[in-house]
Amino acid sequence: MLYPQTNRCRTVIDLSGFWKIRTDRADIGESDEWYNDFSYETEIGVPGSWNEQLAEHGLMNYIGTLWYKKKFYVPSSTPQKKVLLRIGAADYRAKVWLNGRFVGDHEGGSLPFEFDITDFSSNTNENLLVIRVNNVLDHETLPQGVTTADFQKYNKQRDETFPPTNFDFFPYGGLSRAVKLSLVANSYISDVSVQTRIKESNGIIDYQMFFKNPIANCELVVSVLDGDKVIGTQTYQVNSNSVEGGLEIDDCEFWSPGNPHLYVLRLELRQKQELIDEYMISIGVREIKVVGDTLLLNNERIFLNGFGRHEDFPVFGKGFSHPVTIKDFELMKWIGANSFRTSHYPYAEEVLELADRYGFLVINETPAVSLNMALVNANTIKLHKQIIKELIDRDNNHPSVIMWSIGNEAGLWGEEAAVSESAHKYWRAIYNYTKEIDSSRPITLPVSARLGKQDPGLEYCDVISLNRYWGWYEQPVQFDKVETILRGELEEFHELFNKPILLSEFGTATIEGMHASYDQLFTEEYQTKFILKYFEIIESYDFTIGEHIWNLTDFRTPQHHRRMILNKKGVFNRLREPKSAVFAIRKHWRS
Ligand code: BDP
Repeated sequence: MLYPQTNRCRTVIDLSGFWKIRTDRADIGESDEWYNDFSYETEIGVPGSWNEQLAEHGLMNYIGTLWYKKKFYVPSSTPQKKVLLRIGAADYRAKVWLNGRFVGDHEGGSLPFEFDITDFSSNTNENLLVIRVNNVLDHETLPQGVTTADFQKYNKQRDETFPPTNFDFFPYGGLSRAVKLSLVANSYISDVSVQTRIKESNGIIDYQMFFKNPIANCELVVSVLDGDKVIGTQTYQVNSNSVEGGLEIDDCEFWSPGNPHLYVLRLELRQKQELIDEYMISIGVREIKVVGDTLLLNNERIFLNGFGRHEDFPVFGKGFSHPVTIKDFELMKWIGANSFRTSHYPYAEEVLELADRYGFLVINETPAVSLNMALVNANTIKLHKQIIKELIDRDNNHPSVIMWSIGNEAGLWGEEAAVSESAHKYWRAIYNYTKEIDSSRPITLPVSARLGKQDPGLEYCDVISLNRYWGWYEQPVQFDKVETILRGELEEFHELFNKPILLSEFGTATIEGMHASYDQLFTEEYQTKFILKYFEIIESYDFTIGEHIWNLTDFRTPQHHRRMILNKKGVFNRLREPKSAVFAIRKHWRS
C-alpha cells in the first residue's frame, strides 16, 4: 500500500481536523444504525487519541467504542476516477461506512488500511464517513488484553493496573493518524517494493511494481533521479498486474547515518504518450547484515547508540504530530544517537520517512508486547503474521529500517508455557515467516531477564536484544553486583549463541529536580551513573552492537503503584526538557 502523494496525476485530500464523535458505552451503535448518521456528543481533533483530549467527557481511561463522523466532498473537477480512503491508524479496531453503506473493517492499531470507495462515494453530493473505533483488547488481540481475573490467576492482585494492561504504556484509543483520500486514475500504481544491494562501488536496485486495473498498450517508465538529474531509466510493457526489474547506479553514494543520501525512484505509467499515473519514492542504497557476532552496514561494523521510545505526548496521546516528531529527532541528533527502536508497535510512516532523511537506523517492532504464551492460540499466530505482513509491506522501502523486532518480552509473567515446546514452535514460525517475506534484514526479539537463557527470544533472532534493569528493579544501588551479573549474562549468552548482542533497554526512573550526593534511586545523579556504568560494561565487549537507553522521554502508563502517572525513565521529560543525564550521554556519544 502506497503512502498518499499529490503529484501530476494524483490528488490527496487530508481529512485531518475536527471530527464529530459519540461514545457508545452500551455498544448499541450498530443495532441503532448510527452508521446512517448519529447525533453527536462533541468534537475531537484527528489525528489524536481521545483520552486526554476528552478527559472531561470521561474518556481519560475509556476502553470501549467511540463513533466518529466527518463530511467531505469529492471534487468533480478533477480528472481522476478512483477514490481511495486511507486510515493511517485506528487504535485498536475499526469499522467503516460511507453514506450508510459498509465499506470494510480492520483489526490492529498502528498500521494503515485502505479501501477503494469509488462506488460508495458521490462527486456531486456531500459524503458522510462514519468510523466505529473500539480499543478493547482481549486474549487474542496484539497486544493481548488482560482482565482482573487474569491478574488473580497469576497471583498478581497487587500488580493490577488501570486501565488493566499487561504492558507498560497507556492503552490510548482513537484515530491516531491522519485519514486521507487519494484521487487516482482508474488504472494506477498500487504498490512498489524495492531492495538494494551493493556491487563494489555500484548500487543495485531490484524492484517490483504492482498495478490495479492495467489497460492495454501501457508502459511503465522507471527512472532514478539524483537531485534533479535522471541517472538511469528502464521501460517495461505492462501486461499484467505487476512488473519486476532492476537498475544499477554507477559509483553510487551509499546511504548511512553519516551520509543519508537518497535517490528518487520515479514511476510513470503511460499509454502512448499520455501520462496516466505516477509515483515517486525516495530510496537509499544500503546493505545490512549480521556476520558472526557483528552487525554490518555497507560491509562496515556499526554500533547503535540510541533509545527505546514511545508515541506519547500530552493531549495528543499517541496522535501523530509533525512538530513533536521533529523535536524528538533533533533531540536524538543533538545527543549523538544514531538509532532507535519503535517500541512497542509500528510508528507513523512520517517517522520513518524522516529517519531516512536524518540517517537514523530503526529497529521496527510489531505490537506483540509481553505475550502471555499460555494464552496464544491459532488466532494469535494468524494475526501476528498478518501484522508482520502489513508492517513489511508498509515499511520495506525505507533504508532507515535495518531490523524487524517480532515482539518484546514474551513470558513476562513467568508462565511455564513461555519456555515450552509450543512457545518455541510459535516463535520459530514467526521468525521463519518474517524471513520469508524479507530476507534482507536481521530479526530480533527483545527479552527480559525473567526467563534467563531458556528464553526462546535468544534463539529465534539474528541479533540478541536484552532489556535489563539490574541496579533498578533488582540490586538497586549495588553497582558491584550489577557489574557481575550483567557481565556474566553477556559472556554466557555470547558463548551459548554466538550472536551480536544489543542492550535494547536499560534505565532508571528519574524525577527531574531530585538530587543526592550519594547513590539514591529517582535522582538525576543516579540515572547518570547507571547509564554510564552500562555504557562502560557494554562497550568493553566486541560482540555487543549497541546500547539503547530506556527511554528517550517520559511517557504515560496505566495507573499503577510503581508509576508516578508517567514512566519516568526518560532522559528528557514528557515535555522534552532535559534531565542532567543527557549532558553526560551527549559527551560520551559525541566523543
Ligand atoms: C521493560 C519493557 C518496557 C517497560 C520497561 C520499564 O519492555 O515496556 O516500560 O521495562 O519497566 O520490561 O520501564
